[in-house]
Amino acid sequence: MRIWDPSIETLDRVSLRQLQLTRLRETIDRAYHHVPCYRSKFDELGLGPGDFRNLEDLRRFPFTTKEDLRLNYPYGMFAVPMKEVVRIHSSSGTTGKPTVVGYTKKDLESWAQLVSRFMTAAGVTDEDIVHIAFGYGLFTGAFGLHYGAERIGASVIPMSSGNTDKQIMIMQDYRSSALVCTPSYALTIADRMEKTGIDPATLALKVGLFGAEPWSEEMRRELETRLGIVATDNYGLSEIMGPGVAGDCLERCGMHIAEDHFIAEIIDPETLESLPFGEWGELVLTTISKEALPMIRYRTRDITRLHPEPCRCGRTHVRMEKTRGRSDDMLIIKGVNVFPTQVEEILFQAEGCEPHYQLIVDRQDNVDSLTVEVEVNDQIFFDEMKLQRIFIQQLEKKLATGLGVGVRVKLVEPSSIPRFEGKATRVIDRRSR
Ligand code: DLL
Repeated sequence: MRIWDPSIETLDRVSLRQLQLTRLRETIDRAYHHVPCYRSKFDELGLGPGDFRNLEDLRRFPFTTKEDLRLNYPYGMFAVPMKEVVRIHSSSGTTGKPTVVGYTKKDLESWAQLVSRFMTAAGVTDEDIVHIAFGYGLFTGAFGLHYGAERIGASVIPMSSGNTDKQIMIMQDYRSSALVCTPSYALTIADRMEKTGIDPATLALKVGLFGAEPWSEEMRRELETRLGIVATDNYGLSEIMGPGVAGDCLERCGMHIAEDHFIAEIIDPETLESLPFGEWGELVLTTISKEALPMIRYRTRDITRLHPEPCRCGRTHVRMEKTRGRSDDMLIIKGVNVFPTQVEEILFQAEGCEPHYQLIVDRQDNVDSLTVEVEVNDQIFFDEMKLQRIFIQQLEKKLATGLGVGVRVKLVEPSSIPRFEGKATRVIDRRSR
């Protein structure tokens, strides 16, 4: 199994922490002296770069949130003059202004290296033909993976997203061996192949590099079986860098976080207290190499847990488990927390359900209710009413047991739920209508 940068990726943890400390000190210093927002937040707590002696001291520093980026829109959080910024991206915010992120030449170099790192961990080499089906543009996905794949020496097809039939034709003709996109788009591609009678075994695909949205282990199994590939997960967010923050190795027991560039913490999103390794909570990230946009204790809103135990692959960097999703996407139904990925896991295990679903949240008499709309195969959809009713009851029972709260199930016709080319929208909230 190849490792892109063995001296760093397998560095012993004592040396890694030492490296983190040195880089963190420089980052805090740069943030304090070049970003007014950080200076005033630190001053408010009476903290300065001098108060920083060890890694644990980071916990005394304030969090940064998307709101800070919005208040300083567009460039107010940059720590370098615009002349040094050579690339601008922005995050796919659904409400209000997007957040703007910038990179210096050195930041772009680190970004490419970090993407090469997780792509290598996923088994990509200079022999591969990497098919990038993320949309090119302000979104960090396509450009991030593009430069990392080129750095490895792979042949890159900058396909961009959409036009699924053409994607499949190019994959067939150009012999794409690695597919880069969201897991939901990979499913759309698999569906389309099935519908048009194309056998994935006739393609050269061997690995999928999927990310940019939450997806379950069941979805991973589905994609592996349907496309005949190894499906790997990679995680990142624009505010921190884009893709390249963490990625699966072939052991696939959690994504290794690039700890020489980012310090990861888990907090309780309610009390904001730090949580120990192994506990579920919100991931908080601090960048320790970024020049243009240093982020100190950025609240990602993503819910995961960290595993520090050594990995069989030899890498020493901590692993983050597949995220349950974003705390903003968490639904509270009759007081019980429900993540769309939990519903996905249960639906995908049920015989007869197709892997396409949507969650509809509504409010009646001040009580929130959840309806799970799921596509089922033709046989069930056109079955007798009585058999259909039994199917629904069984599925509702499974969901109630798995989620800890009763939800309604509505079966919908095959192909009636929208297919996605980028990030999937799983929840339709009708409460505010
Ligand atoms: O989605 C960066 C990215 C691009 C990562 C391509 C991986 C591959 P944003 O658009 O800023 O950046 O969205 C970041 O997407 O906070 C998570 O909620 C979610 N996300 C990203 N990767 C994963 C993943 C990119 N592997 C937000 N699993 C993050 C679960 C993910 N959620």
